[in-house]
Amino acid sequence: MAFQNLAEAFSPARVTPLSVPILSVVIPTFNERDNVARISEALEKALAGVEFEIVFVDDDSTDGTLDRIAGLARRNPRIRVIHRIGRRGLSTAVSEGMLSTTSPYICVIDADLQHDERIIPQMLRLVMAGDADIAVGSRYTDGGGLGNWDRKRAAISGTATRLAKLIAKAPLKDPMSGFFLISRPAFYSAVRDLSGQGYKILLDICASANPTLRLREVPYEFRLRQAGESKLDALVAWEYLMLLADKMFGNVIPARFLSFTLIGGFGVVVHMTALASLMASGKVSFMTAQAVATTVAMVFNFFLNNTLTYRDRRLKGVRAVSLGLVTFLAVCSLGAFANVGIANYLFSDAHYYWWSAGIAGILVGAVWNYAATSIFTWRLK
Ligand SMILES: Nc1nc2c(ncn2[C@@H]2O[C@H](COP(=O)(O)OP(=O)(O)O)[C@@H](O)[C@H]2O)c(=O)[nH]1
Ligand SMILES: [Mg+2]
Repeated sequence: MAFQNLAEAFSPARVTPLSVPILSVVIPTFNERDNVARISEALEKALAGVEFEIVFVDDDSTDGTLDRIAGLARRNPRIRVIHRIGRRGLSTAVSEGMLSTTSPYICVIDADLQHDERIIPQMLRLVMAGDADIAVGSRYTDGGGLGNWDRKRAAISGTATRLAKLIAKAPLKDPMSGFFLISRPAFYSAVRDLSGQGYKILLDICASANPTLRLREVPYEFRLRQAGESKLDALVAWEYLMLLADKMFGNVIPARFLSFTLIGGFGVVVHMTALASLMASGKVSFMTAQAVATTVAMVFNFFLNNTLTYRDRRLKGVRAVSLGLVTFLAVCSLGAFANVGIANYLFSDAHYYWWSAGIAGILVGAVWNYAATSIFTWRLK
C-alpha cells in the first residue's frame, strides 16, 4: 500500500481507535492461503461484541498465506502475524503466539475451519466465570462429533486419544483437541515445562501444568477442512510418539536422544541387511562388505534423523544436506572409534564381561554421536 505523503497515511479516516482486547485468538498457519480470510470473518461474526485480537503464527508458508494475512491486517487492526523463518512445529508456533499476547484469555484454533468458532463465546464465559481454567472444544463429549471422518482416521484418532490419556493429568475425553481457551495464569503455570515436541499443545499443557487446573469440555462437531491440505502425516505420528516419550521419561532421557537412538537401532537392521546381501553376492571380501554396509547404514541414519529427529531444523537444499552428511559421517566415524576403543579397554584391561564392555562402548558411541551431531550437523541457527 503506497501513500503519497505522511499526511495521507495518518489521515483521520485511516486511524481506527483501538481498544484493548480481552481475548487473543492464536491461529497457527502453514499453507492456508484460502482459509485465513474465512476464519477471520467467521471469528468476527462469532465474537461480535467481544474485544478480541487475532495472532496468526506462520512458519514461512510457501503458498502466499503471508501476503493474504498482511492484506487482512492492513484493513483490520485486530489482526497481526508472527512470521517464523527456518522453523517448523505446531506446538512451538502456538506457544510463541500465546506468549506474544497480554490479554487475560487466550484461544487457540486451527485456520482450516474444522473447529467450530461459534462455541468460543461459551468457552469464554466458562473461563471468565471462573468455572474452569481451560475450556476445551471437544469432539468426544455428548453433543460433539467427528463429522465426516472416515473409519480409518477415526480409529487412528481414537488410539492416539487413548495413549494421550496416559500422560494427561486431567480426565479429558478429548485431550488431543487443538481447540481450547485458557486463562493467562493457567497458561503461565505450564509454559516453562512444555516439551514443545510435536503437534498437540493442549496435551502438552495438560501434562505439564499442575494437576489442580480445572478443565471443562464444550462439545462441537468437527467440520470438513475448507481448503488446502492437512499437514498430518507419518512424521507427525512420530512426533506424537516423541511427545508421549518426553512426558513419560523426559526427566531421564531427552526425547530427541530417544529418537536418535531408535533410529540408530533401525540403522543396525539396515547394516545387517546390506552386509548379508553383499556377502550372498559372493563378489566382495568381508572387509569391503562391512565397510560398504557401515556407510549405507550411516547415510540411512543421517536422512532419517534429518526427517524425524531434527524435523524442526531440517537441512534442506543440496549444499546444506551435503555439508550435513559429511559432518554426520565424520562424527559417527569418530564415534565408532570411541566405541571400539572403550569397549576394548573395558574388556582387556578392566576385565569386564564381553557383553557389558560391548554395551558400554555402544552407549559412549551413541552419546558422542548424538551430542556432536547436534552441534556440528544440526546446529541451531
Ligand atoms: N505455524 C505452523 N502451523 C502449522 C504447522 N503444521 C500445521 N499447522 C497449522 O495447524 C493447524 C492444524 O493443522 P492440520 O494440518 O489441519 O491438522 P489436522 O487438522 O490434524 O489435519 C492448521 O491451521 C495448520 O495450518 C506448523 O508446522 N507450523
Ligand atoms: Mg485440520
